[in-house]
Amino acid sequence: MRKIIHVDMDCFFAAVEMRDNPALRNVPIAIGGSSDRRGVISTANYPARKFGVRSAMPTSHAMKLCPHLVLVRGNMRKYVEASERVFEIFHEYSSLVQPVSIDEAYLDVTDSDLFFNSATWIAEDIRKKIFERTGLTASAGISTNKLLAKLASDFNKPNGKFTVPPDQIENFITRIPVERIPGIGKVTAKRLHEMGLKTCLDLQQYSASDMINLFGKFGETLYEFCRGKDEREIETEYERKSLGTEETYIKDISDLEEMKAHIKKMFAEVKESLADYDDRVIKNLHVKIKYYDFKQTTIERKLPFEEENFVMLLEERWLQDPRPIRLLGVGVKFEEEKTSEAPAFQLPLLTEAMA
Ligand code: TTP
Ligand code: MG
Repeated sequence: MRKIIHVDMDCFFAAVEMRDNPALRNVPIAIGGSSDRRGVISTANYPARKFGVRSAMPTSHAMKLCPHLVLVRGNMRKYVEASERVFEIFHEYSSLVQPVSIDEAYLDVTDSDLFFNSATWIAEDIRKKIFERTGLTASAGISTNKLLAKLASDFNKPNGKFTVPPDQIENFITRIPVERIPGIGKVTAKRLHEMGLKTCLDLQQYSASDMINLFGKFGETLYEFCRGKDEREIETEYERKSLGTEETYIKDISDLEEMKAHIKKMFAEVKESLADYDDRVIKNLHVKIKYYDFKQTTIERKLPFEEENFVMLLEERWLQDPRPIRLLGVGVKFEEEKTSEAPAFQLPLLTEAMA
């Protein structure tokens, strides 16, 4: 069982401005370009949000919702500096840090020795340290995977934390509104609402194949997400740990020869993608099998990157448990090596006030 923390700074740009100018602390403020320059809101503090002011909203609209809104021109340099300090803190707690945006990251603390390995205490300490060093507040979500940690970090926002322990996952996820699930945008949410589906519990009545019929490839993810399942690993900013591909089949496959043909096709795809990673050393090859009942197994071994080795791994593992499968994946794991220091996230949409 993994231990994942999601940390997200509270009304980040606005919080930096409030920290630096006490006169802004108790009034509704927003960061953004002025309405006569067709500006857009970057973010708003919580008093302004009470009036409905939101990120990406035209400033002219925000001023209508909240006529006494104080508009602040942003200062990107200050936000980047605060962000760097916050990310330094994250790295003091784990080497597995995945930046999501300028103010948000996932940490994997499964192997941490701190606080008797309590992820909740670790998260609390991170929040404390962020406040001590930057004067800014953050919210944290703590659970067994990225999806649950992300949903949880919104629960006691601002300046709070929320833990979803393993025995509470079902209780937690069943109440989550569908539009909160990552990957469900406005269009899909509308479609789901029209079908009378409001919560993850409502989604759970559908079988995996129903989901795939309704939503295509995303249906597979949705089937897992609405049950609180998420196997996505933390991807650190420094390096790619693995490269691979996988396929889900509309009909389960029971024939080994057919599986081999798929493995060969996927091998060719991975080989092509590997061309971009010729500076990396392959550590292991792996093959993933998901059975019709969603039980999953992977086999990983140090072997030369050859088609027949993937076929052999498949054969070896599948023959141990030769039941119909719904998904196959092949890939490689790389040896550790820092390859790039480029930030893994895009800076958020900036208004022209800061550009
Ligand atoms: P968010 O974390 O999405 O928002 P937030 O930190 O302001 O508020 P919350 O308390 O809900 O987390 O984004 C982080 C910063 O990125 C935000 O302060 C400003 C910037 N941003 C934009 O410039 N444009 C946008 O559309 C969004 C969503 C964010
Ligand atoms: Mg934030």
